[in-house]
Amino acid sequence: MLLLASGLVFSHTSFGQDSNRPNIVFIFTDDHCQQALSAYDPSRMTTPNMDRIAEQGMKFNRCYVTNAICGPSRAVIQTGKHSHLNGFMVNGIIFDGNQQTFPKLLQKAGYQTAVVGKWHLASTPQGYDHFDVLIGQGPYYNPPMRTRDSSGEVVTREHTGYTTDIITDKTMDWLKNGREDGKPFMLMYQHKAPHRNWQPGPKYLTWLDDVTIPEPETLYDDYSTRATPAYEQAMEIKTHLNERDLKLTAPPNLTSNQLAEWSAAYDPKNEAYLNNKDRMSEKEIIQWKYQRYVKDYLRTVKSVDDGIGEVLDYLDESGLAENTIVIYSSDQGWYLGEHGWFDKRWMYEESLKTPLLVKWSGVVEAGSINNDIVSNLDFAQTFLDLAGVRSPSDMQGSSMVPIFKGKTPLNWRNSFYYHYYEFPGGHSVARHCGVTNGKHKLIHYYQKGEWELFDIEKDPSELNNVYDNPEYASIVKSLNRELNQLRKQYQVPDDDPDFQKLREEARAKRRRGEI
Ligand code: SGN
Ligand code: CA
Repeated sequence: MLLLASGLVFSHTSFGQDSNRPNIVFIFTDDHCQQALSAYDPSRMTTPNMDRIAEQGMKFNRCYVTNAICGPSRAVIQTGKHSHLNGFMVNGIIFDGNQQTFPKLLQKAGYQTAVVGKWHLASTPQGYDHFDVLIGQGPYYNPPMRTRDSSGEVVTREHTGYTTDIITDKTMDWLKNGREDGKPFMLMYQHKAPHRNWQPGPKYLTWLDDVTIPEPETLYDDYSTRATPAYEQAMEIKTHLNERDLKLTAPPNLTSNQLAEWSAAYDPKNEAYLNNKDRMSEKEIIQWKYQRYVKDYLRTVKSVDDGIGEVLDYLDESGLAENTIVIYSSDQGWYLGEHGWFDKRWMYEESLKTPLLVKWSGVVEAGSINNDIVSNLDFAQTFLDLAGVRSPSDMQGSSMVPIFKGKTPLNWRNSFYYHYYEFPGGHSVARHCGVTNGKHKLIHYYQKGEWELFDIEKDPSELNNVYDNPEYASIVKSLNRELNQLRKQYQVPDDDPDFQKLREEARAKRRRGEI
């Protein structure tokens, strides 16, 4: 064992010397689902640069998030703890940045740390030598961003251009000019895209105009057999997309040049639709909205993929790729029309699963595929393990490094705990917790006293709730036991906090200029 002056212990099984410790480039997007990443599903678009990571590394088919919503997912990554312990259970509150986080531990262990792009945790990033982040959600064009100036003061800087490109430029600039020689680094390169409302960049405003994107089988789902929450949500393509989402109105914050390009692309398409609309059936209108929505979403992904290509090229050309692990993931999955929806939040497969691709030259086998249940809960401990830092005992995930090396530990999890809290909230998805082992899934809408059980192997689209089917009684029983056991293991309290109050407090802090 090697004891550093900072008091951190390096485990003898890992990297003892700085020169051996790998750099980490963590590429992260917002709301990017496996269905729009060609290494997982080539039916809608190609993402050649994300695919490069899969081809040179490992693709995880079962990376589950613990709480499928933005800020909470990010807080889980920062802390390696479930939402109820890190305190950031719903969007709209303030992350307690004073708590233990993995970047702070990496910094102490001698890593240089940086985060560029979307942050969405409200409080000023702690544990980073460099940050340059969007404010809240941030816009698709012309984003103000917060950083520290040379005197250490936090300042807001204005930018003109497409946010995805700006985040890539800043990432490249930090890689080329921001790093300190002789120190390993951990860089978080985090896009806003493809978050709602899916504004394409100038380069892709008309891309896909001439193609028809296939519809998912469940686009016209009527929710029969499901518990009441599926009927009560507000995230249907048919009903809940507004004029901005559908690009029937241009974004309000474009420069005159940006607006001219935007209008040249959308006005003719919109005119054709509006002239026809009265003659279209309800189904044809859903189909039009679906095409408009999905194409815009894919267009925003395309710019992300281009940016990733630039970063990967630079890592290759500079020689950094040799000792840099590159990870691609998103804060959760997303509905690209499945169940008739956009958005996320549910424990259903499309939002529970997030993409995870990992390349690490000489360690991760190129083109390998993994089906273990891994999670955003594991990221913090994985990063620490890569740096040779032993995980604090209060973190709740596990290092994925053995899996990267092709050796899944015998005691790796085979069931997974999920918990979504944001109700009342955007899109009206009921609070629920649940457990899945990848074969079956039990969901408890605990405020309503309703349950769902899905046989994922037989019914991967989760159309048949079999909770009341006597053939599944023993599975319900054993999953229920597992759910209780996991709640105990993770120290989940019986009652939820008063989110209304926490949000009020956050609003008051904002008003007082304290964040
Ligand atoms: C915004 C979006 C919602 C989205 C939430 C949370 N509305 O409120 O559609 O679910 O963010 O997203 S919008 O009209 O403002 O785009 S998250 O990624 O931050 O969790
Ligand atoms: Ca998100």
